[in-house]
Amino acid sequence: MTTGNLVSTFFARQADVPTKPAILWEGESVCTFGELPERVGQMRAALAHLGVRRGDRVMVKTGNSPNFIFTYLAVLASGAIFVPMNAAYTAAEVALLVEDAEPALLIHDAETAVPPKGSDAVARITLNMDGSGALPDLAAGQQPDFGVEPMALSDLAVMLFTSGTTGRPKGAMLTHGNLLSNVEALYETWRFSREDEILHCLPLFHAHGLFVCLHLGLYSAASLHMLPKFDAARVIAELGKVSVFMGVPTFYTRLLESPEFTKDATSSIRLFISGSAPLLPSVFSAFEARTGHRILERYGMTETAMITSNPYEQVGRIPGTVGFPLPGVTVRIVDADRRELPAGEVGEIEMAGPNLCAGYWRRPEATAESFYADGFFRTGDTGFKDAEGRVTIAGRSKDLIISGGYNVYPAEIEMLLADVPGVQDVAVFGVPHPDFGEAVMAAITTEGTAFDMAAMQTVIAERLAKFKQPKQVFVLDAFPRNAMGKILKNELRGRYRDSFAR
Ligand code: MLC
Ligand code: AMP
Repeated sequence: MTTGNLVSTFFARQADVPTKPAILWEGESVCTFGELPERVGQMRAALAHLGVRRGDRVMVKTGNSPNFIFTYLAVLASGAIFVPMNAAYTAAEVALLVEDAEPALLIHDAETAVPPKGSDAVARITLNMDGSGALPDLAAGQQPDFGVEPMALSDLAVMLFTSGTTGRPKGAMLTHGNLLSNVEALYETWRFSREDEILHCLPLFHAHGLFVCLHLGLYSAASLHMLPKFDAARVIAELGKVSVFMGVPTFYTRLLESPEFTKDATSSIRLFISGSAPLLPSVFSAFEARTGHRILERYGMTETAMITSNPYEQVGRIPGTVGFPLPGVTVRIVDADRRELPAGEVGEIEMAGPNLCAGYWRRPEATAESFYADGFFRTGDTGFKDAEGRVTIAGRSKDLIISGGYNVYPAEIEMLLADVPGVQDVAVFGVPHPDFGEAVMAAITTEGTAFDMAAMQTVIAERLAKFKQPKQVFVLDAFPRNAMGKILKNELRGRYRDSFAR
């Protein structure tokens, strides 16, 4: 029986292609669609053995592997809530999220997940970066539990942490209905079918890899060709086997740097998709010149999954724009009083739709700040619509850096650095970077001449995942400030904007 559980929908749509490979890992078939329910069922039985019940949170901190996917589907099939984390997080970052989410089980890789402080009571089991570990070992010995817990569309499926402008992470609560509506909209807009073969090398712990790439494969019953991570040479070698590729702009910049990336290498592809960060028009043009393909750019957020997309027809894809609202989604551009602005005028982007999450976990104030009673959500992005309704993102009203597709909230790093002995004041800001789009930079003023930079670098290394660490730290005599004493980050961005210029 098909229920509101996303897993039931996936399995029902795969039922008549039992012999087709569901997941290929580094080129080898791992299981067919007919075998997938058994792999998920064994994992479900293992989770039940570990005490996971409907409504529990299950946190996962590990890298891409087929077992990541089986675990994900098994958590949903159990009626539990999947809470993934960036695999690069330090123990300190993990501890903060574990404290907030209070999971029934923490699944983590053995190499890096040293036991987080203050969460010793949390049950835990290993799933390593290479897919091995105590959890898959346990699953392998289980009789599969083929049951899929019936869920309402309004029941929670996934909680994804996003840091936010206060520097304190907030868990965006996504329901089965949010995720189902979004994958349906993308399936239709991007004309997916079971004939598709998808190359997947995005991290599975974020919205892009999980809700867009993985869900489209499972919903379309299209084979997923998985890689542990993006690697330009590996991607070029695999491209000839697939019809769809998607990634963050850094993937496209890196592909273009390779002389092996030719028109021939892309001849089997019907669709290249980019998102999570702005795709520079220069990259769009260089890509078209090299391959003849116009990359389809779309716009999304953790809280909303996908919001807008450029049209499927290649000629309709306009560089520098993110296209039209997806079916069922409404986008408004508003002024500071939330009055809708006419075409061409820049304002805050708001959205509403069945894809909008149910709010932030245990954060009523933060929820009230961004989720309006009329159903609209404040994205924190600014932009405008043209006369046809096509959306262009102009900037961000939130203080956010997007580096290689990962969000870095300056407030989080500023809070950490401000506590380092000898630091007087600190500002974290982004500057253009040829590979990551933006790079994280920090500037500080110090209280005395004997400031210990090495000690500060140790704090950074111990407490922050690599992608959040400032690529450079400047020690200033004084900050540029406005009349109110506020640090002028724009001036700092201007001063250091050519730091990585090629
Ligand atoms: C790695 N490093 C980064 C970084 N990734 N630094 C800044 N920004 C990043 N994104 C660090 C490494 O630790 C290393 O440090 C150095 O930079 C160079 O590493 P690399 O080997 O070049 O990096 P690599 O491992 O290849 O990773 C780069 C990447 C990865 C682009 C493949 O960052 C990636 O997969 N990004 C995708 C992010 C994503 O999926 N975002 C979607 C979010 S969902 P050192 O010191 O060791 O040299 C979302 C919603 C939506 O936003 O709309 O989709
Ligand atoms: P996250 O919180 O990781 O989900 O990131 C969401 C943010 O990424 C959005 O609010 C945008 O600022 C940004 N983003 C996503 N897609 C695009 C895009 N195509 N162009 C510009 N910014 C984007």
